[in-house]
Amino acid sequence: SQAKTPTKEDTEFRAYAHSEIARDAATIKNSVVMHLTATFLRTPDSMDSGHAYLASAFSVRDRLLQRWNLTNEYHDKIGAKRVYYMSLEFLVGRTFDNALLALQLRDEYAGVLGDVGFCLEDIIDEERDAALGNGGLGRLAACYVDSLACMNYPGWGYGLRYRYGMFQQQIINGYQVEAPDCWLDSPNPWEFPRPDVTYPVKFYGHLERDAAVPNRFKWVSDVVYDAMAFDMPVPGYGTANVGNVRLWSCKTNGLFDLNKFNAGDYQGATGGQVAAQMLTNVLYPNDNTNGGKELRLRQEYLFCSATLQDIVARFKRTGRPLADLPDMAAIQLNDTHPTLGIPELMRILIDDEGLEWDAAWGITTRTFAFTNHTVLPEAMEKWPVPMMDRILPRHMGIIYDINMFFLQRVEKQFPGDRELLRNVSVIEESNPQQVRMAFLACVGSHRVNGVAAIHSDIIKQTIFHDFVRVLGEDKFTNKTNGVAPRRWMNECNPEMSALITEVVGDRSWVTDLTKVRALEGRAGDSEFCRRWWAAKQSNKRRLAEYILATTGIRVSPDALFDVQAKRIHEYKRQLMNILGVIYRYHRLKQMSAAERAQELPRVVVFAGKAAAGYWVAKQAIKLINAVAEVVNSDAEIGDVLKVVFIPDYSVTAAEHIVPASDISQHISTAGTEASGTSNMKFVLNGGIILGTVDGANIEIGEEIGDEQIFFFGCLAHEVADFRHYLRFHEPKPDAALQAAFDMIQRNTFGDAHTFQPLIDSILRGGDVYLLSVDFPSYIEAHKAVEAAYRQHDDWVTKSILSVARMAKFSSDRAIQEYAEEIWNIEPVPVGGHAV
Ligand code: B1H
Repeated sequence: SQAKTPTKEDTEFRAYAHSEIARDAATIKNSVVMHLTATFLRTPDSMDSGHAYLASAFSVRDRLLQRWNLTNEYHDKIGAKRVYYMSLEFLVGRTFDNALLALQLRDEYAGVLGDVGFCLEDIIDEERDAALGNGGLGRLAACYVDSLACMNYPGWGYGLRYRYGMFQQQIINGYQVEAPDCWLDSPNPWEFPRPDVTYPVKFYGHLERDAAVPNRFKWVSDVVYDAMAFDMPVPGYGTANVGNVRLWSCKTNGLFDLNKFNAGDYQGATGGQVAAQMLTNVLYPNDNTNGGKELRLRQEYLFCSATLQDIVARFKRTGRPLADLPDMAAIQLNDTHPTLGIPELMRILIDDEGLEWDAAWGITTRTFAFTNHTVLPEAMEKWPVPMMDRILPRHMGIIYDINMFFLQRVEKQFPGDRELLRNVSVIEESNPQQVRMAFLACVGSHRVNGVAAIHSDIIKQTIFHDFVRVLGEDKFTNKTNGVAPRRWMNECNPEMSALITEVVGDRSWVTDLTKVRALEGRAGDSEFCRRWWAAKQSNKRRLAEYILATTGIRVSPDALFDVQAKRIHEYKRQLMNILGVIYRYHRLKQMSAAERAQELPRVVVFAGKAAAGYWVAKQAIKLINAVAEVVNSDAEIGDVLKVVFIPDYSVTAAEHIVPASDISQHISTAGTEASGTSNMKFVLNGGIILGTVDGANIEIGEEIGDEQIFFFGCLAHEVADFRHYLRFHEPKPDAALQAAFDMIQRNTFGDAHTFQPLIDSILRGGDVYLLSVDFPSYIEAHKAVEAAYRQHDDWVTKSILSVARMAKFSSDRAIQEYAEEIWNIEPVPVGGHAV
C-alpha cells in the first residue's frame, strides 16, 4: 500500500514541475494582458479594478492548473493512496492572495499591477468569498485541504457547488435580514468545469428481486439527475503540489422534455431542469442544527453517490481488484452529512460490481472513518424511515441489513440485553421510525474521532457509550482541530508575520509552526515587545477603519478590543456577553465623570450570523444592536464603552477582525462547544482568550500556560446537576444580572417586550445554558482581564508567549495525525520544495 520509490524518470518529472513557473515581470504582464484581452475582451486602457482582478486571477490560475495536472498525474503514476475528505461544507473564503503567497508571486504581481496604476490590496478586495459553509465545520474542511496540499499528502476534498452560498447578512433596524449570496454572478477563476466528469444519480422508484439469486436486487428508479464536477485547485504553499476540491453541481442538460415542448407546454418542458437545479442551489444555513428537510437528504445523496462513483471509477483505472480499494483510498466523513456514502459504496460493490455482502462490508468499513463535531441533540441527523424508503429504497434496504448484522453481533456478545439492542440500533423505534445517521457512520467506519480532547471523552461517555462497550475503546480516538498558519497568520497578519520571520530567521514557520517557539526567547525583550505591540496597534487601526466603513461607528484603536465573532447560537452565549455589556453600562452610568475617566476604555465587537429560522438567536442580534445604539450615542460614555455589531461575518471579515483582538470570548456552556477553531486563530494572532473550560480552550490553556488565559464558569461534569436543579427551581440572578435585566425592562434599549423572551429563556425556560450560574464568575473574569491589561508590559509578554506556544494548533499537526493514525497515507512531493 506504500508509495513506490521515485525512479529517475520521476525525478526529472519533479524537476520539470519545479521549474515551470516564470516569475519575471514581462511574462506575468503578458499573461495578465492576454486574459484581459482574450478572456474578457478589454484593453489595458479600459481596465477597471474588477477586470484587473479577473485577468490577474486567471493568469495565476493558469499556473495552478499546470501544477494541478502534474500533481495528479504523478500521484496516479506512482500509485499513491489518497484520502478523500467528504464534506457538505467548504468555507474557503478568497483564493487570490492565498495563491499568490503560496506560489511566492505576491511581490511580482504587486509590481506588475503597480506599473499600470493599481494597488494589489484593492485588487484583492475585488474577490468575493466562496462561502460554501456555515462556520467552524466548513472552515475546518478548508484548512484541512490547505494542509494536505502544503504537506504533499495525496488527497482531495469532495463537496457540493452551491449556487447560493451562506446568505448575506444585512442589519436593518437592528434586525438580521438575509439576502442571497449570488457568488457566481461574476466569473469564478478558482473553479474548473469538467463536463466530461458527470455521473448519473438515481432517485425514487422500486426494487425488483432477482428470482434466480437470493439477496440480489435491481433498483428501478423514477428520476435520474446528472452530477457534474467542478474542480477547485488548492495551492500548496512552497511546494509544487496543488490539491483539489471536487464540487458537484446538478446538470440540467438532457432534462428538456421534447414531448411537452412539441405539445406546446413550454413551461412544463423545462420543469425537470428546474427541479434538478434545486438540488445544488442552496447551502442550508444551519450551524449545529439539523433542519430535517427532504431536499437536504436529496442533496446529501447526490453528493455521496457522485463522489463514490468517482472514487470507484478512479480506483478501477488502476486495474487492481476491488478488495484493494482500502489500500488506495481512505474516506473521511466530515460529520454525519456524508454518511450515505457508506450504503452507497455497499450498493456499488454489491449491485454494480457483483460482490458478496461480507466482502463489500469489509472493504467499506476499512475505507471509511468518521469525525463527530457536536453533541447537541438538535444537531443529530435522523431521517424518517418512510422518507428514506421513498427516496432511496435500495439504500433503506442496505441500512436494514447493516443494522441486522450489527445487532446479531451485539446479541451474540450480550445475549438477551434487549435494552442494549434498542440503544445501539441504527433504526430508532419512534413513530415514524428514524435512521440515526451517527450510529450508521459509527458502525460503517473503522475509526470515530472527536475534535478536541474533552469532546472525544464526552462522546465516549454519552452518544457512543454503548458502542464503546460493543465495538471496543480503540475504535474511538481524538484528533484535536487545527487552523492553517498560511491564512490565519501569514496572510491575515503581515506585520506580526514579519516579526516572526525575523526571529525564526526565515519563513519556514509558515509550514512548520513548531518554529514559532523561538519567540519565547524574545518575550522579555523590551524593544521586541514594543515592536510586537506596534504590530497589534496597527491591526487595531485597520479594524477601526473596517468598523467605520461597515457600520459608520468610530472607535478608538487605543481602547481594549474585546471580540466575540462566531455563529449566533444560544449555547455560544452571545446573550451572556451583551448582558455583561449592559451591566458595564449600568455601572458606568452610576459613576461620576471623574470615576469614569479612570475606567479602561473598551470596544466590544460582535459578529456572526443566525440561522434564518432561529428566532431567539435573531432576537439576540437585535438586542446587541439596540444596546449599541444607546451606548454609542451616550455623550457621557464617549470612548469608555463602544458596542459594535459588524454585519455579514465571513472568512474575509475574520481576516480583518482576528489579528486585531486584545481579548476574544469563547464562552460556551461547558461541554457544548466541541472544539472551536477561532479560539486558536485569535491566540495565534496574539490575542488573549476569555473563555469557559470547554472545547479546545482547555488544550490551548495547557499549551500556553494558565497566566495566558482567563477561564471562568462551571465545569462540564457539573452541568447536568445544575440543569436538573434549574428544571425545578427558578434561577436566582445575582445583583449584576438583575441590574442588566432591570435596565432592559425599564425600556432603556427600546420596548422591553421585544427582549422579554430572551430574559424568559433564563428565568422561565430552565436556563438550559446556565447563564445565571456562570454570570458572577464571568464578571469576575472580566475584572481580572482589566487588571492584567493595565499591566501593559506583562500583557505584551503574555501575547508573545501565547503565540510562541501555539504550534499544536496548526492544521498541519492535525492532518499529520489523521494521515498516520487513521488514513495510512504518506507525503508524495511533486517537484520538491520550492522554498
Ligand atoms: C460544528 C456543526 C454542524 N459541529 C450541523 N457541528 C450542520 C452541525 O448544517 N448542519 O446540519 C452544520 C454544522 N458544526 C462545529 O465544528 C463545532 O460546533 C465547533 O466546536 C468545531 O470547532 C467545528 C469544527 O470541528
